Amino acid sequence: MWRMLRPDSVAFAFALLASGQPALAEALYLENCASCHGSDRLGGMGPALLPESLSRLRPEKAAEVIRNGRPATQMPAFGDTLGDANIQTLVDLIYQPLEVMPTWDETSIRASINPLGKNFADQPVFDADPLNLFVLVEAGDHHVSILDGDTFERLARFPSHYALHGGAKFSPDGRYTYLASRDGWVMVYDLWSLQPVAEVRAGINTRNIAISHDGRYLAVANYLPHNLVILDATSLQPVRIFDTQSRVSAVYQAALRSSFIVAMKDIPELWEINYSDTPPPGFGGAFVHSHEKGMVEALPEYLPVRVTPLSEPLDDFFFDQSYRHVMGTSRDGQGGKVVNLDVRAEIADLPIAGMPHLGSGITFDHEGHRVMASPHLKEAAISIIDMSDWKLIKKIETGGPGFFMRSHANTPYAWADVFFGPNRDQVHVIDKRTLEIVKTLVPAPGKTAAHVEFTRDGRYALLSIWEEDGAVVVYDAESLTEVRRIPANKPVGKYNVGNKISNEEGTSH
Ligand code: DHE
Repeated sequence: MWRMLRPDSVAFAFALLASGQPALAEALYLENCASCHGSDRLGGMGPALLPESLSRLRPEKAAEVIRNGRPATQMPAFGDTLGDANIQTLVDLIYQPLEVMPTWDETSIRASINPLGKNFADQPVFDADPLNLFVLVEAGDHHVSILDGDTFERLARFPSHYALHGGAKFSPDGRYTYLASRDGWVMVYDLWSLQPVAEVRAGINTRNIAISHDGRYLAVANYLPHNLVILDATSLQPVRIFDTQSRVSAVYQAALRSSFIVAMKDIPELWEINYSDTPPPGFGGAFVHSHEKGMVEALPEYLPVRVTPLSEPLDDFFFDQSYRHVMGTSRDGQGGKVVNLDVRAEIADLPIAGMPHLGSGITFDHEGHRVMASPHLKEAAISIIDMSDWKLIKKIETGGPGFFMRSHANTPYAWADVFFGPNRDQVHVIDKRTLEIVKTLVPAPGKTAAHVEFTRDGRYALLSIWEEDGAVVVYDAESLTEVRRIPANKPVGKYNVGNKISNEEGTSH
C-alpha cells in the first residue's frame, strides 16, 4: 500500500532513498538526474521518471536516451561520463515504482500555473481559415505544429511537454487548443496569436482531458493521484478535485447532457458530473455558480455527480450521437457492454471479441440505419454495429489489427489504419455504402502509416507516416491520390479545429 507524502517534503526525499533502491542507483540519480527530473522522480524541467510515465518507452530506448541525449531538448548525453553499467543501473531505477504514493493537491496545482505568452492578438495573425487549422502532435521531438488546412503550410511549431497523449481539445469558438501530456501538464495555446497562453500541472500521471461544451471547465483524468481534477478553463485554477479511489481511465464531454462522463479503471462504475446551472433530477441540490468561491469541497452541490453501476470495469468508450448510450469494451477484450446513462444500467452486450478500439469508432448512415464502425487492437478486422439493436452487421477483414479510424460526412469513404503486424504500412479505404475495402494505400513501404484526419470540408485526408523522419501525407479524399507530403518528426495525431468543435460524425470527440 502506498503511503501519502507531499512530494516536496524532506520526508518524501528520504522515503525515495529508503525505497529499497541500491545506494549506487540513488547516488547516480541524485547526482545526474535529480536537478531536472526532480529528486522525487516526479519531473521538473524534464519529464517524470516513473514506470507510469515511461510505459510507452522501452527500457533499451531509455538507455539510449541517457547515453546519447535527446536532440532539440535539454537532455544531455551521459555516455562518456557514466558508462554502460551505470546507465543500466539508472534505467533499472526509473522503471521501479515509487514506494510512497505522491500527492499532487490543490496547492501543488495552483503553484504550477505558469503564464507563457503576452500581447495576444484580437484576430488571427494569418490569412488562413482559423477553423480549418490542424493541430499536429509530433512525438519524435515532442513538438506541436499548426498547419493551414487550405495550403498545408506550417504556420507554427513549438515545443510541448514530454509525451502528449489523447486528442487536442478546443474552446467552443476554436480559438484555443488544450494539450495534455502523460506527465499531467496541460498547455493552452492561442491559435489566433500562434503562441502559448499558459500551462498547469494537474496531475502526476494523466490519461486525458475534456472541455465542457460551454468552454467553462476543463476536466483532467489522472492515474496518479487517483482523482479527477476540474479546472476553470480560462484561469486554469482548480475548482473541484474528485477523489475517485480508483485510477481514472478517461473523461469525456457529453455536450447534450452538459456533463462529463468519467470512466474508472479499478471500480465498476461510470460517473456523470453535471456542469449545467440547473442539474437534472438525480444529481442532487442546486448548483452554486461561482468560480471565485474557489475549491468546492465546502459546496457539495457544485458540479454534482451521479454514478452508474457496471457489472465490471469497462475500458475504452464510444458514445452515440445523443449521448444517451455508451459502448464500452470488456477488460478481457472478449466483447463489451452498452450502457444507458438515463436509466443508469447496462442494456445490451456487444458481440465483438478481439479488443475493439471503440474510442476510435465512427458513425455513419448505412441503408437507413445508423451504424458504428470500430477497428480492433487484437484482430485483423473492422466491426460494423447497428446502433438501433447493437447487433454486428458485418466484420470486414483487414491486413492486421488497427488503431485509428476516420471519415467525414462529405466523403463516402472511411479510412482505417493497420497499426500492428507486417502490414502496418497499409491504410484501408472502405466504402461506407458497400462496407467493402475499395483501396489499400501504402504511402511509405515498410513504415507505419496511421491516424487520418480530414480537412473541415472533407476534401482532403491527412495521414501520418509514424517515423522520426516521417511525414504527413495529404490525399485527395475523392480520387484517393497523394497531393502533398509535409515532413514531420514522428507525427502522431492531428486534429482539425472545425471538425472537432462541430462534433463532426467521422472524427473522435
Ligand atoms: Fe491512446 C487517444 C487510451 C496507447 C495515441 N488513448 C486516447 C484516448 C484514450 C487512450 C482514453 C482518448 C483520449 C482523448 O482524446 O480524450 N491509449 C490509451 C490506452 O489505454 C493505451 C492503449 C495504453 C496507454 O499507454 O495509455 C493507449 N495511444 C496509445 C499509444 O500507444 C499511441 C498509439 C501512441 C501514444 O502517443 O501514446 C496512442 N491515443 C493516441 C492518440 C489519441 C489517443 C493519437 C487521440 C486520437 C484521436 O484522434 O482523437
